[in-house]
Amino acid sequence: MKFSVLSSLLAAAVSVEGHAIFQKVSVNGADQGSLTALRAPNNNNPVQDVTSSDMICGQSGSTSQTVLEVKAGDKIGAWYQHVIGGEQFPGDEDNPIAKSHKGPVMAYLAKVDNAASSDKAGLKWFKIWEDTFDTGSRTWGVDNLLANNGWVYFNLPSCVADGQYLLRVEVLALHSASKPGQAQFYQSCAQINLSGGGSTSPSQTVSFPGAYSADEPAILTSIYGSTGAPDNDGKPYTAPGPSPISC
Ligand SMILES: [Cu+2]
Repeated sequence: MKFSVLSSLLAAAVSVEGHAIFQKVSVNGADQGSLTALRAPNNNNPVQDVTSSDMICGQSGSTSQTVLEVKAGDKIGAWYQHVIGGEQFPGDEDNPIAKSHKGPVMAYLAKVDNAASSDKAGLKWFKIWEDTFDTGSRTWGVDNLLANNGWVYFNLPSCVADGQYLLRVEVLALHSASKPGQAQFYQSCAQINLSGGGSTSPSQTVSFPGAYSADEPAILTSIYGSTGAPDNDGKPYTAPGPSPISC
């Protein structure tokens, strides 16, 4: 009896922290395997300080030796799960991420000399994709992630120059973001070598950290409408950072 009370208390304690980790990549539907070609955190705690270097690829964890060969235009999948491997325990309702964690999902690229070894600091990032908030259905990028069992999908741009890149995928959870410093950022970086691209090297780039401010409206915000639902009151939401490049 004591055990069951204890375990339900533990389950409750865990469930209020339904965090997540970007831990697997697919290329045109081909699953590349757990942590392959990733610089990923080894725990699921969010980054909440936008001035931290953990904003780049998450808190320090594993770094793969692999660089994925990809082609411009390829369909990339990024897989988020509650803990490394998937569920924290059987029937984990916070897998892939707690349903409360509404917000946008974004992807950025930065050119590097060697995706497996280049320093993640000081890079010039440009956004290639975002899934923010649909005012019609009142759903967030995270709702699409939930509907796809943790996968988010986007295509690599067709026009960017060939070469090695870090691909940074970010979930921004806004459920507590009405208080300063409470927005939650979840990101890892995939190491890719892109071929078949064009000649574009975007001139408008941002730095991580630096791209975001703690008090900008995309980050210090209440997503709860007049009914109390996380529906942004049906108003448009603009994600932080630059607009995605267009080819
Ligand atoms: Cu969380």
